[in-house]
Parts: sequence; C-alpha cells; structure tokens
Amino acid sequence: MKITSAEFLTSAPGLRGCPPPGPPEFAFIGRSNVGKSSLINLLVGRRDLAKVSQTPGKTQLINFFSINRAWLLVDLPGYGFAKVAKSARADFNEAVADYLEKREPATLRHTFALIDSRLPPQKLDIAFLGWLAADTASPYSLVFSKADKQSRSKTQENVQRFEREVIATLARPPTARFITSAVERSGRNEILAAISGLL
Ligand SMILES: Nc1nc2c(ncn2[C@@H]2O[C@H](COP(=O)(O)OP(=O)(O)O)[C@@H](O)[C@H]2O)c(=O)[nH]1
Ligand SMILES: [Mg+2]
Repeated sequence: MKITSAEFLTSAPGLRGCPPPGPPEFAFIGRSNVGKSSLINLLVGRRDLAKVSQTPGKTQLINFFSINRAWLLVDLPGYGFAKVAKSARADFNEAVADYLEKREPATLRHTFALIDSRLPPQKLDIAFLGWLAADTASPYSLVFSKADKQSRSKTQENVQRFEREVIATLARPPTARFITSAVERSGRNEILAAISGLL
C-alpha cells in the first residue's frame, strides 16, 4: 500500500473525545517505550508524525492520525506506569481499556499489540494480552519490536518462547505475528499489507 498522506487528526483523553466512528481504525498498544510511536512513523514514512520517546507514562492521550484520508492510525497511551490498580483493567489506563472494550469492531478493525523482542515474556504483557483476548472483540496481532537489538536467532528464540508460554494460554489467539525494527525499517510492508487486506 502506498501512503499518500498522513496527518495528525486529534487527541482524545478518553472514549468520549474520539472522532465520530466511521473510518476504519488500526490501533497500536504496548508498554511505554516499546516503540509504538516509532513504528507508526515507520509505517507512514515520516520521521516525526508520532512523537517518539516522550517522558514515559506522560503520553496519556489517544492520538489519531488520518492516513490517505481514508483510515486512521491510533497511537494509544502505553501501559506499565500505573500504580497498583484495583483491577487488571484499570492497570492498563482507563482510556485505553474503554477504547479497546467499547469501540465497535466495525470501526476498530484491528489492534496491534507490541512486545519487546529482546525480553522473555513479561508479567505485565501477559496480563494485558490475557485481558485483550478475553474482554475485547476486535481481532489483534502481535508485533515483536526492536528486532535490531539482538541476533535473528535470539529474536526467534524469544518469539517461540512467547508462543509457547503466552499465546497458547490466550482465550482468543492473535491473527498474525510481525517482527519489526524501526532502525532497520523492517516489518513495514508486512503490516501495511495486513492493514490493506482489512480495508
Ligand atoms: N533500536 C531500536 N530502538 C527503537 C526501536 N523503536 C523504538 N526505539 C527507541 O525506543 C524508544 C521508545 O520509542 P517510542 O517509539 O517513543 O516508544 P513508545 O513509548 O511505545 O511510543 C526511543 O528511544 C526509540 O528511538 C527499534 O525498532 N529499534
Ligand atoms: Mg509513544
């Protein structure tokens, strides 16, 4: 797919500030610092559409970007900096939980959940994916980010371990897995092809 235009549309503090449902939305979620904004910039071929590396935990707004004037990329606030929460749901940020639970699948076509490819399965990611698979409706994929940080075989080892220890336990499996690097610019075509197929 060719990206002909990419524009910031709006920021929302919660579900109520989101744009009216209509254009298909593709959301990106993961721990703070996992590389969501960098991946969005890679996908659209712009260095600074999404702001990279703002103070972790400070980006609490849902950011919408209009692509090709036809569909939206959604940069969700990262999880991982909440204080001990009353429920698993609240731990992932109210706005994120609300958006992912309540946005209709006709609008929220797909969620890309980012996982740091360097790390063995992390408790918080496991808890988040458990919730995403069980309590939300839109299809989702996993994106193993920052693959340039280690050897290809180490990445494969981590992905396979994740497959065995985490994915096998999920109520709803991801529809695809991607391996990306914003530095090596890899994984871009695969994700854009997936989005294209869902439009
Ligand atoms: N080596 C490497 N660094 C990355 C990659 N993606 C993001 N980063 C770095 O990781 C940090 C956090 O990235 P950012 O996109 O802001 O993460 P976000 O908090 O999930 O939006 C920044 O310093 C990025 O430059 C990647 O694929 N490879
Ligand atoms: Mg970000």
